Amino acid sequence: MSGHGAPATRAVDSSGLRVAVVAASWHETVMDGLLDGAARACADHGVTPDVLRVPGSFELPVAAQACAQAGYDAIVALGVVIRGGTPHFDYVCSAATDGLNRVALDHTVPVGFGLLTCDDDAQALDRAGLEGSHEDKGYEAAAAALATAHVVRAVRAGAPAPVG
Ligand code: DLZ
Repeated sequence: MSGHGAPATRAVDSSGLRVAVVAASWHETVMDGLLDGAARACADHGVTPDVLRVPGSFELPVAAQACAQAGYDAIVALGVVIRGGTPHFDYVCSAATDGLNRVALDHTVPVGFGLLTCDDDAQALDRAGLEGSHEDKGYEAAAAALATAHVVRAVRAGAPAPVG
């Protein structure tokens, strides 16, 4: 899967939304890029997120769940998992992915998926929104969570969802 085909996004004022960023701590340089991208997206949407750090990507779902239970309107999950020589990669990736999806559906809260699952450091750096990167997955994940939060809010209010 590549970034080819990604939609153009339009920043909508989100100043009324409570937004949490939950971020793992492995692979510091890439994480710095993802966090910076998420912060830029939130700033473009007029919102300041609360940022919570967890040790690894395996811990992202429980932190996201705590945020959902605390009433956040949108959650952005950021992490980087690099494939190693054992099946550990697959367990961490699927636990994080399944767990985040479960939180989103159980709580009807958008969870932006900013979890990079890469074969090597070069792939991760290319998606981190750093100077020289081709993609900015932290920004994308935050923008997606905020756009979806507006859709959820509009549906709950019985109003047509905003277009675009
Ligand atoms: C153990 C581990 C390994 C090997 N690799 C990564 C990684 O690339 N990215 C990441 O976010 N976390 C990694 N972890 C840590 C696990 O996610 C988790 O924090 C530990 O297994 C403790 O529960």
